[in-house]
Amino acid sequence: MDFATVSPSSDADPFSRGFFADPFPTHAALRDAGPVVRLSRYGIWAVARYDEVYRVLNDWETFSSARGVGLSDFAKEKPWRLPSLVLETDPPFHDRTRKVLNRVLSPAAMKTLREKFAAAADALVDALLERESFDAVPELSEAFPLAVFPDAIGMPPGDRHNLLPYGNMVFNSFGPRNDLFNDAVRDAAPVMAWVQLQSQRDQLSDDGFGAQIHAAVATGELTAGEAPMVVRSLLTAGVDTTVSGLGAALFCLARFPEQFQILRENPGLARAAFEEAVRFETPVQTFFRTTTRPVEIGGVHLDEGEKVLMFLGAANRDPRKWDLPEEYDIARKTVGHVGFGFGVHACVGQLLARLEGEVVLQALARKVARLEIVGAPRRRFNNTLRGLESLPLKLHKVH
Ligand code: 4MI
Repeated sequence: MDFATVSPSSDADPFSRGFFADPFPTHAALRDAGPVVRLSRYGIWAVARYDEVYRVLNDWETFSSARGVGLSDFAKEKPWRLPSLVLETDPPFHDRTRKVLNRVLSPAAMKTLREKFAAAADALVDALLERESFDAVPELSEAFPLAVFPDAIGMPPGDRHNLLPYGNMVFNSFGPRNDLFNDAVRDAAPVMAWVQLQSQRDQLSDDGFGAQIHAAVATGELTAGEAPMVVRSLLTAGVDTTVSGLGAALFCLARFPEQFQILRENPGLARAAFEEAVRFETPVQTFFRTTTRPVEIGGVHLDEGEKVLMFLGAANRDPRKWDLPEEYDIARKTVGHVGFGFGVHACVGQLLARLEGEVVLQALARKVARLEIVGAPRRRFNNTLRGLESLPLKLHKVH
């Protein structure tokens, strides 16, 4: 029997506005279609079940990142930007840059930031409690990372808002060259130049993540040319992702008020509540790999040089893996979720993301009686990120 002729196929477009508005029925259809599915529109393979997503994430030798983690195959097309020295690489090259980032973003490094981050979260929530209502996307889920992350990097003051459109471009660039991508990159040049400038040693303070990355030149771990590129990775990956994660947590806690009450009774659950929001909404919805050899997935033959799309969000709600996956449950055992990826490329900033999530949710748990959605939430569409454009919110004070 020729497996290739019977492999499941789908004409779904997972980079369309209709899909982004409600991806869940398509996720279910793709999971149910089989362990691996041909996406006929793009001529690629896709995995949407937990087990297969997990397998692909954990086999970098077969499923390479070096040909790009977007739809574009760097072996066939010129990359849209200079490839990342960590995201878009394989071991052993990958491990050299990764080692530096592991150290810069280590548990010890997080300890030095916790107090500052918690104070910033308390101040922001106190200010928002004084407002009748506000849009929680710009005023909380964007404002908080922008208040703490550029300082942690050691960026100069001014223009820090550019990090948002820059991230929007890069995360759109992992998808097809559709309207979302074209609109995002229309005025890319000045923002790209700005990011490159911010990554230089002389722009960065002496005590931030940026300086610590540049210090790896003196130890011989990075070349002088590589250091700004590794700083660029932090500037790319560090803002839009946490914005989306915080927005996810706020939206979950507002939609599942009984879960917010459980959090209020035990603010120590803040970290778990954030983690469950990352599973539930999966801010980074998709990434690609490229096969380095012919390989079988669930009896289906894939050739060498094939793009494989991993639906992280579908894996995080796969009923084969999770009980009641559509429930936001802060007491759930979320271990194993793929919202931060897995394997050698697992999110290197995940401790920083969790710290941000934890301090914001702790502040809310201690100070707020109830989150009320006071207007229609709107989604923000992006080829990779799932997030919100607007979340009109009122914070009710504890009396
Ligand atoms: C998973 S998000 C992300 C990670 C790394 C980079 C960009 C986005 C990069 O440029 O290295």
